[in-house]
Amino acid sequence: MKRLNVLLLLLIACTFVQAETGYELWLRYTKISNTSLLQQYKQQLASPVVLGSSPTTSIIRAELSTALKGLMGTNYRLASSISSSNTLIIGKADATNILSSLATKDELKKLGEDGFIIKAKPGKTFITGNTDVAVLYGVFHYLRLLQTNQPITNLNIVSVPKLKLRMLNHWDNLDRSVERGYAGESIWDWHRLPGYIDQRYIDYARANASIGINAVALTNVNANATILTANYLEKVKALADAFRPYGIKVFLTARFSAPIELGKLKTADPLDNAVQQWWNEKVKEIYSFIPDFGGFVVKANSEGQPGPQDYKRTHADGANMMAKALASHKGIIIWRAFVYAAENPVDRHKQAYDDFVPLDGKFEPNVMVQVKNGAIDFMPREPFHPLFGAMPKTPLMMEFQVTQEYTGQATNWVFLAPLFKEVLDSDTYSKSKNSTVAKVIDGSLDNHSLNGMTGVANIGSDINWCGHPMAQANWYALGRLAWDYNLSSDTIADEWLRMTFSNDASFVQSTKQIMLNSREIMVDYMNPLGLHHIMGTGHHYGPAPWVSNLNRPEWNPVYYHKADSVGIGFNRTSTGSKAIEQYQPDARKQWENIATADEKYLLWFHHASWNYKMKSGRSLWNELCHQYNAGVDSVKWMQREWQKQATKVDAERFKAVSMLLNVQLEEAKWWRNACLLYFQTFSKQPIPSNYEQPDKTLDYYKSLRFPFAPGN
Ligand code: BDP
Repeated sequence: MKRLNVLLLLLIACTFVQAETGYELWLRYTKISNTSLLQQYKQQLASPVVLGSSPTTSIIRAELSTALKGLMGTNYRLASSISSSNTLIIGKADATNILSSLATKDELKKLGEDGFIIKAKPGKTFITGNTDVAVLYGVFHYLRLLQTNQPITNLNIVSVPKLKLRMLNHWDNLDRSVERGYAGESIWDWHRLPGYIDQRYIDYARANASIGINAVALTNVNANATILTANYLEKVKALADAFRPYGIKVFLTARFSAPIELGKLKTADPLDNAVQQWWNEKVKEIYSFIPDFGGFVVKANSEGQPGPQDYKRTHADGANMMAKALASHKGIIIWRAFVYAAENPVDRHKQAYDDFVPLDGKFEPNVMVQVKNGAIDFMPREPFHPLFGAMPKTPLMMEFQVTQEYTGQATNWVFLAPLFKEVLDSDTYSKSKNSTVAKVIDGSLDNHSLNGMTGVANIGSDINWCGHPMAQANWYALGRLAWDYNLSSDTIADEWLRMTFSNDASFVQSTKQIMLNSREIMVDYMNPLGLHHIMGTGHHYGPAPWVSNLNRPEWNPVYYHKADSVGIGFNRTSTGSKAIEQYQPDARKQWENIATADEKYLLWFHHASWNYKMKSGRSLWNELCHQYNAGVDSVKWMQREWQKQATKVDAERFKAVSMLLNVQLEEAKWWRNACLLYFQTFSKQPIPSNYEQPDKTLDYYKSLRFPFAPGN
């Protein structure tokens, strides 16, 4: 009996060891199963040495030891000093002659602070860069090659990030709730900071460094001034200290009215001397805690947030006042262009452009304007924001949403790299052909030295960090694309799957197909043909195209789809809101003429009649029915493909994803049924009988309420 108990305990222990929670992210370092490859790797890794002595080099040593132990299945002792027997030599270029001689002075200069070189010579491989953090990036790159079973002989890699600021914006509140968070509470345990440094902070920093992310804004853009008080700055300092050796700088969101709330001033007018003085002092205080503080991210005069317009000043007045306070400390202002006002009757699509374009050239040199990928709001699909290319004198920073507020939250498997790429590759035609959004944000088009990309984080306290096991791929994709926007979605998915799950070729092949198609599938069952912002009120969970009673016109889905007895869609052409005129003529061409318009954006720019003949030969109504159904059918396809992987992945994550795919299918049907039944009240046409018919009434869908939906 006793023996049986022991056996049972052992069994439980074993399963526990093998259980995969997803906590390790893409840094699992499981043993390489290809034995001949393992042998090859072992030879080349026989004697690694890491040169230098700094907190970052200690991190490199620790990461390398853990990784090699896991990947090779044996303990690795790193050499303590350089010798002729070393096979892998890692360190800053100025650490030793062999490293500095790998590249010319000019080549080293081009690496900047973050770029790295990995070079193989007979019997030896070298990893170097100008800073310890660059070397850390190089080591993570090298480990990725091992993790994804790539050849490591004859390496000759020079990698320099395309963007300097590769950032995450956390929309985390001080009470640990997360605006638009679907993965539990905020990971920042403010109450126990600064004394308690959760291991999660370290693992978060490791994960970020492994994909090149080097900046984080810790707090919600809907900011609370309390974060700027000394008590909280001590907590921020503790996080900044933990992140520093990983090359990560901390930013905070600044509430524009903080001088009133904290400073007891009567105004926050940016042209007021006392207000300027208050910010100068506050900034000085912050730098006394955090000498390399990054700066502020500011949401002003948007959705009820205070801002300079409250005092009849412009966004530039506001941004510049703060920028001047930060300049001598080398801090920057990231001023958000996500603005629209209820009092403004103009199409919401046009408002940010109208506000910001006249300010081009008026910002201080340490201001970046952060622009969402599209003019409305992180929709499943939207055309690129017309501000890209329209403010040549101002560095524009890209803001993507990694957390899936409008793209399936934590129940839908949606890989966002194709969405990010679609925007980055879009041609603004601002200078000439091939003036892509990517070239606007990397500063190459207009010679800006400040440049960057941020993603609204999808990270929370859930054991697997991101809620949906597959949502980690979106965090990964953001980092990889911020480093190099030329990477393909295919490459990113491939890497991530191999590291996060398995190198099994058939697993990677079919699961990658699910990932690469998932965004288009989500568009089909949520917002096909350019439909947008027809989500549920407040929480944005599920469909609610019928909502028309909210205070602000542009909060109502009916504002966006404009369905009526004639047809559906928002006419933004020259006969409508004219939003299309904010784009360059060559860019407009793809959308302007309804007969030739890219149908993916049809209802974004046109109000088309229900019987409008689509390229497929179907009427618009039938095409809508077709796309919604195709979306649902494709989720069934995702399920079938995933079921084939049962033996290829661990039971825990296999089951989690299977269950979530069931939920996703239900949600896809819900979207299809609710939207088609509602739009049918205008089209007055049947849903063709070859499609599955809705099993509930429109009233049923309208009656659904989700008072406790997360993220709201
Ligand atoms: C919207 C979100 C809201 C954010 C806002 C923003 O629904 O929670 O505060 O974006 O970006 O999409 O400021």
